[in-house]
Amino acid sequence: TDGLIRRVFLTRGMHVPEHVAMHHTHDLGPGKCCSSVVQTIHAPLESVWALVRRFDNPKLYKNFVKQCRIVQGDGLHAGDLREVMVVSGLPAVSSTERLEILDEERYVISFSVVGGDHRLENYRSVTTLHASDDEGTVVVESYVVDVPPGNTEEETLSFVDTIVRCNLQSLARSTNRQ
Ligand code: A9S
Repeated sequence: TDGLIRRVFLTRGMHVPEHVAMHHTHDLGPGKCCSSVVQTIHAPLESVWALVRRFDNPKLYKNFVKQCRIVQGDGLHAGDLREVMVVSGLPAVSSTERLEILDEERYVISFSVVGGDHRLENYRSVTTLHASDDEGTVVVESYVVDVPPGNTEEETLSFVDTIVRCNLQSLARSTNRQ
C-alpha cells in the first residue's frame, strides 16, 4: 500500500527453466527479506523428489524436525496443514505449516508458516528440482520472511540460510542413501 514493493529475481544469472525462475521471483514489501540456497545432487530427479515431495514427513531429511503430524488433509493437496515440533537448541518450539504448491509434474513444492511458537513470521518457501546440465539434479530453495522485531535483515538471512543449507546438504546425503 505504501508503494515500496521491490521485485527480487533470485535465480538471476543462473541457467534455469522458465518456471523455476518464476517460482524464485518474489515481490517484497517493507520489513521482509528473501534469499535462496542452491544444492546440486548427483542422483536422478525422481529419487530426490521422492524425499522432497513428502509434506507429511519432513523428518526424512530435515534434521531440526523432532516430530511432525498432518493436522488437515493428507499432505498431497494445497491447503493441507502439518504441525512440526522442533529439536531443542533453536529459538523455536513448534511450527504450523500450510502446503501451498505440490506440482508432481514440474517438481515444485511450497509451504508457508501459518502459526506456531517461533520467530519466523510469514515464512514461505518454494523448492524446485530440475535436471542439471551435466548429470544429476539441481535443487533451488528460496524463501520470504518478515524480519523479526529486534533483528536485522542480515541476521535473519544468516539464520534462515543456515537452516536451509543444512536441510539441503542432508537431502543430498539422504538421497544417496535411499
Ligand atoms: O523447515 C524449513 O524448510 C525451513 C526453515 C527455515 C524452518 C524453520 C523453522 O521450522 C525452525 C527450524 C523451527 C526454526 C521455523 C518455522 C522457525 C525457526 O525458528
